[in-house]
Amino acid sequence: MLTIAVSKGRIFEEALPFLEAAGITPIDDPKTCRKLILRTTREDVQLVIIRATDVPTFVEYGAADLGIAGKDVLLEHGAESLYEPLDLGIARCRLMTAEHKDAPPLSGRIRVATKYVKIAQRYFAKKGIQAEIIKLYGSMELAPLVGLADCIVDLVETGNTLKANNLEPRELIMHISSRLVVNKAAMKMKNRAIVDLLNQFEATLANKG
Ligand code: PRT
Ligand code: MG
Repeated sequence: MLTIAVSKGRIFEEALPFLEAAGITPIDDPKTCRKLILRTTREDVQLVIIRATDVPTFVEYGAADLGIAGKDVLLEHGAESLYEPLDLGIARCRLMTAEHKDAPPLSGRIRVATKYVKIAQRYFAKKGIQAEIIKLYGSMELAPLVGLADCIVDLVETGNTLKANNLEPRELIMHISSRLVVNKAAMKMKNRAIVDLLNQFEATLANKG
């Protein structure tokens, strides 16, 4: 049995074509079904439906053999203990700094609100900017508006969320897409099945052009 960890929402939606091309269709619709373990049209493959940020943890401990997770989540988690064989090119966005549209250029010691504490620490340290990082779990956009932070680090896709809150994207930290990750022990123990799946995903990627 192969277990694949995926999150509901945008990653699942965009991962479906890859799964389906490999003959993997969930028997219940995860949008309406509350089951956390989904059997699929392939008897040897099941999906576990978890929070996006939990995917690396499940795969690291071998609770799932494979997973699909954003590069943002993988970097923040520290994914050295996982194989990351494939960039699926889905759920694309940019990790950026953003500030109030009228904010003066950043200077001196700054406060940064984000859920990406490690990535932000590394980014500002590299630039030689003294930054106090404030960990938030959501609604980062609010922080500059209420004086909690000078700047945020968050994902930007269309930019509409920032705009709606009078914020502006400033610096690009990195381009983000979702990756297939594999548990290292599973790669040895279930090599044939995993390599087959990888090949099928790669073929789908090639077909997409
Ligand atoms: O929602 P939950 O708390 O369960 O977890 P999550 O927010 O991590 O999951 P989900 O499904 O929302 O995001 C999963 C992954 O999708 C992320 O880890 C990214 O790799 C990827 N992704 C791609 C995005 C976006 N695009 C995105 N736009 N994740 C979040 N957003 C949010 C962003 O944080 C901001 O609030 O959308 C808003 C900005 O969008 P625009 O279009 O207004 O710029
Ligand atoms: Mg979300």
